[in-house]
Amino acid sequence: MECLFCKIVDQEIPATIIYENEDVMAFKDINPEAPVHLLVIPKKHIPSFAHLTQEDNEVLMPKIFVAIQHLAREFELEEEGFRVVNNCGTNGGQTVGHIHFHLMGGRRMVWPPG
Ligand code: IU
Repeated sequence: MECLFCKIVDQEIPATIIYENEDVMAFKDINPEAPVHLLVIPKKHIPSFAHLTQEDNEVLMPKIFVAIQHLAREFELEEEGFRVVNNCGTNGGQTVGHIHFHLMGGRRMVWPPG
C-alpha cells in the first residue's frame, strides 16, 4: 500500500493525531501554513473529491463536516473564522492522493488563493 495517508490511518508512519472516530481522522499538517492547520480525512481510501460516490456523499461526507465543525470549536476558531480547503486533482493543487480537507485558522487568510 503506497498511500501515505492510509499509512497514517494505520499508524505505520507518525502524525500528530488530533481526532479520530470509526470513519474519520484528523492530524496536524506536517508543514503548517497557519497557526492551526489540520487535515481531516476519511479513513477509507478515496483518491480525491472527484472520486466520491453517492454513498460517500450521503454517509461519509456528513461525518467529515461534523468532525470539521467539532475541531473548529475545539480550537476556538469559530469567533474569528477559519478556512476549509479541498484541493482536487492537478489543477486544484492536490499533492497527496487521499481526499483531505485542510482546516486552517489563527490568521487572516487572503483571497483568492494562488
Ligand atoms: P494537498 O491539498 O494535497 O496539497 O495537501 C497535502 C498536505 O499534506 C500538505 O499540506 C502537506 O504539508 C501535508 N502532508 C502531511 O501533513 N504529512 C505528510 O506526511 C505529507 C503531507 I507527504
